[in-house]
Amino acid sequence: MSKERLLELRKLLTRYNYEYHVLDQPTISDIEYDMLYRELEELEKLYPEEFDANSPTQRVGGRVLDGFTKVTHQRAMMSLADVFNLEEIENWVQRVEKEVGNCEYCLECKIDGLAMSVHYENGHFVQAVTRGDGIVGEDVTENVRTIKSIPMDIEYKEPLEIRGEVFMPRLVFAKLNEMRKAQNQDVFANCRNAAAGSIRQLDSKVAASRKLDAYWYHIPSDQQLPFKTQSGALNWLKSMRFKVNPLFEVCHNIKEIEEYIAKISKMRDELGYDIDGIVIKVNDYNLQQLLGFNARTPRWAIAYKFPAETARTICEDIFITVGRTGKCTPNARLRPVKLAGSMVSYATLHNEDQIKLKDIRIHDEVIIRKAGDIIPEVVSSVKEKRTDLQKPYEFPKYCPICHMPLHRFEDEAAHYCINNDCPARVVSAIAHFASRDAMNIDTLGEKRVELFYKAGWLKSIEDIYHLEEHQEEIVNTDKFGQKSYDNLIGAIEKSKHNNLDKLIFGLGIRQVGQKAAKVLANRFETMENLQKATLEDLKTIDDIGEITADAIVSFFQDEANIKLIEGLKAVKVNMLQHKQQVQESYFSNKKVILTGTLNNYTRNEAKALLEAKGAIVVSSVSKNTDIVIVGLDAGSKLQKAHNLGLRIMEEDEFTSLISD
Ligand code: 1X8
Repeated sequence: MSKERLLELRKLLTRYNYEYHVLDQPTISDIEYDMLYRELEELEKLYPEEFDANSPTQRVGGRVLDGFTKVTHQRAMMSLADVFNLEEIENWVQRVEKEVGNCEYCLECKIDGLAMSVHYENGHFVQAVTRGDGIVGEDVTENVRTIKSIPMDIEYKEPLEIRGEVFMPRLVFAKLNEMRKAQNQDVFANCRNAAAGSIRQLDSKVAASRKLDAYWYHIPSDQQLPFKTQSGALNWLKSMRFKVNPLFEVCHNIKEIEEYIAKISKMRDELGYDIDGIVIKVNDYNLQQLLGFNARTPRWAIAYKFPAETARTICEDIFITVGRTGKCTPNARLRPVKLAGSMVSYATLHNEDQIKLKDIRIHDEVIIRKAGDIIPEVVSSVKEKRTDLQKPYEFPKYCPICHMPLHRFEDEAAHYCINNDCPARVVSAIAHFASRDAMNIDTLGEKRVELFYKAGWLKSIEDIYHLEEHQEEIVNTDKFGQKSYDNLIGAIEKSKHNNLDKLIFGLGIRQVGQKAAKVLANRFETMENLQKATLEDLKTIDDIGEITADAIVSFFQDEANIKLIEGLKAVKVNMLQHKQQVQESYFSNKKVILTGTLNNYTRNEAKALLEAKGAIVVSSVSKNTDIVIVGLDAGSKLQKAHNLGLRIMEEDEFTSLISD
């Protein structure tokens, strides 16, 4: 009896979830929902043998992962070709119709979130994978399970892959940032970054708290499904209770396409989520197939990107910020103005030359725009609005933070503060060390670093690992308390076990980004080896150029840096690179060369795929090479491979072996 009730409750709660999160039409109150939910929780405790990972109670997170598993997509997740104006759309329509004649187009909003692939088996949700580089993504199943609008069980029982976009609603984003600000944590720059940060949380409880949502729009399948058009697919997805963006429309000609774009552009600010353009697809699947693919993108669809939005406001002041490298960036403090859905109070002016060229002055009326929809920049000043108030801007001669003279190197537009002890530089160096892509010390963002620096607890990177000496003072700080302190110390402890590449990136060696840090860590395996590396050693590495090699050598010659590394060793920060897990496969440990143009993969995509399968991708042919993968117009390397009698593999075979 109670077991039946348990199953009934699951059904009921699933339906109420659907009505609330997908249809946006709840039929019961929150209180009633909570009561049923608790009843189900109790019954599930009573009947542990009835456990179901897809039960409504399993969507609040709980599992904490060590990291995300890499997954090779069964079918590559392609990107779309971008177009930026109506003329480019018209050209595309003409190209399409020249080949297939007049046709229908399905137009949809381009959601500014994270592309996601989700798999169902026997009607059950089983896996969610991020796009990654389109070939290999990350398994984020546990986090996606917490997105309440995604059905855990569907009517369709065949294996099914659907694709869509996970996003953070604007209201959720605003609240999250408000909370982070109050807790002195760094705020997210936009909804997409916030969604990305949330989907990559190792603790699915945190991911659940972020209240993500998702729209679904693509079924990349070749099996028999009961529709033959994109709009048919969207309606079918809806019938399977997936959340589909309601704004899609079928258009028949360029005029209707233009009208749709005008309509959506007008609605854009009022939507509950960010969009960055319109996707235009040939509606009919048969015509899609006829049109086929370019090297990297389908020929049957394009993405129209909205122009960067602009706004007018007053530049109230110009001030300089000093980065980790000492680079000084001039910024405009603006009278707050709404731009692309958020309030903007600052915009970058790039450098002295740009200010001169555009003749931007304090008190000018200025036009600002979001470049790449991330950092707002000042485009121009409105000269007609000038009064006597505005005087030409003079770039400061001294660092606004440490007051040492600024330096402008030949051939560089930027000014630099060259004082290594400049507080601004130290603070951002520490924040960089702690940042996610470096040592990933969550809860030690720029704001907090600054606070601790000013308090004298955090004067260098090394001090991070001695914060316990200030426990009492920290705990007694405004808005801190024991719990935040424990979290902080926990995150710091954890960072001691990071792989070496994160540490190398965190040190902030000039020219050494995330990718170079990985290359160095994998090549040298220990910090000691890297420290001993000569210019010659470094220059022979693929991906490490001469300038980078120079920067690395001089970094490790600097007394202060040697001392820093000794200090980190003393507190047991890991200095070794553990090899990443790779799948056993046909390609394991084989030396592989890519030459010529492949049809369905870029060079980097193919390389990533091979490396995930354990191959060592090399760049020049020798008798030690195991496999040569050849695409179109493979030149001298193919000839040489023939001469050496090497194994030559064409794209078809590569495709089939790589998906094994
Ligand atoms: C990306 C997106 C697509 C759609 C919506 N939002 C996106 N970000 C859609 O088709 N409705 S399609 C797409 C892609 O293929 N890269």
